[in-house]
Amino acid sequence: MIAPVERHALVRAVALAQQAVVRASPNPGVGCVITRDGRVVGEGATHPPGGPHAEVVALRSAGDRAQGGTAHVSLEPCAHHGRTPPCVDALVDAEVARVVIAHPDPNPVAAGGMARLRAAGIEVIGPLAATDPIRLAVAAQLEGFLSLATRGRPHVTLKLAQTADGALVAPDGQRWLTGPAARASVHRWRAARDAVLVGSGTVVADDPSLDAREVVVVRQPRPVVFDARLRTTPAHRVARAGALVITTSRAPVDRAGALRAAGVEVVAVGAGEGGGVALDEAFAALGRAGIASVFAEPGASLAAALVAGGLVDRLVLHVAAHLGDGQPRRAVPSPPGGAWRTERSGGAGRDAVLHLVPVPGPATTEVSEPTSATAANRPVEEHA
Ligand code: AOF
Ligand code: ZN
Repeated sequence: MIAPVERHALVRAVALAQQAVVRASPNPGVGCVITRDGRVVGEGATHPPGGPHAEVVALRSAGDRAQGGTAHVSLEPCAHHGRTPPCVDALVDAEVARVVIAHPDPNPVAAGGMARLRAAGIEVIGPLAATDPIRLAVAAQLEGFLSLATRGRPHVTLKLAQTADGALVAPDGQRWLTGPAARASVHRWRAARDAVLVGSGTVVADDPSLDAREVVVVRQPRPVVFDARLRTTPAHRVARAGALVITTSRAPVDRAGALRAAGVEVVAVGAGEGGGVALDEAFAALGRAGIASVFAEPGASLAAALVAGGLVDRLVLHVAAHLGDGQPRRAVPSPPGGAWRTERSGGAGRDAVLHLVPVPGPATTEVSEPTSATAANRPVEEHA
């Protein structure tokens, strides 16, 4: 049985982990809290790839006081020699008495930590039940890592903006449909993801930079362009070091060379229906490039293809507080064999923001209402 005081320490470990999610990616951002005799004696969170894992940071800060203590970890300690030695060995060497685990590690290479700890005579508590709110919080903060570990592809959040009557462009040709608050939330999303994805049509039409601005940035997301014919040139703003362009073998070889000279990584995959990049292959390539989470801001056709391909894990829909040209249309296609369920809704300045997740089966008519006045007033983007 897990004691309330241990749950409390796990909540603290999850909060520490939250600060490490972006810097640690594509590794999981993990938190560790070590207690002894009811007091916290050490804490830590995962460093960027190649650096120490959470347990090692916490053990260092605890020193001798870890002996006989309890380590609370948001993710099962690793049992493998990766870029760093196994955390289970560090816990055994430090002679902790107990380890409390919120979420198992699905990475088959690193898993097995619980068995190794038990074999060394350490009491292991956990992992928590799949529906436990603390474990669910870890699953949410590690959605990128878990997607990569279990599906070999990144977690995808798709952003769409439309007018209240379903038009994708503003009637008077203005650049922005939505107000400053909704646009600021886009930059928070970018800062929290490994990559920002658009199609070549958006690059050619808008020349976006796709970086995160006017927010605290741990590290900039990588720009990613799906570009079957290589229409992106070194003159475009996205064509910079760190950018990744996914193309097909149909693209002219000299264009790939020019982009590579500008520091862009160019990867060719097969062509899909309609001549675009094969989306499953493209996302597998992103996974191999260590991209665990994607914020997609494509135009209507790539957005529709992503949805139809079952590749969208979350839809962030900005609904601008004005009308389009008076011709309603359905801007948001349904996911294959299912429908969107509104997980959260709220306001960003004058606009509405919906967070939707794909669910199997027909559209639900019921939208869950906020349970309290506080929840109703909380802007949805606070949690982005
Ligand atoms: C832990 N604590 O803080 C993290 C873990 O290449 P490496 O050596 O950094 O290992 C990466 C793998 O280790 C990663 O895929 C995941 O399974 C686990 N991450 N484990 O005990 C941590 N970040
Ligand atoms: Zn580890």
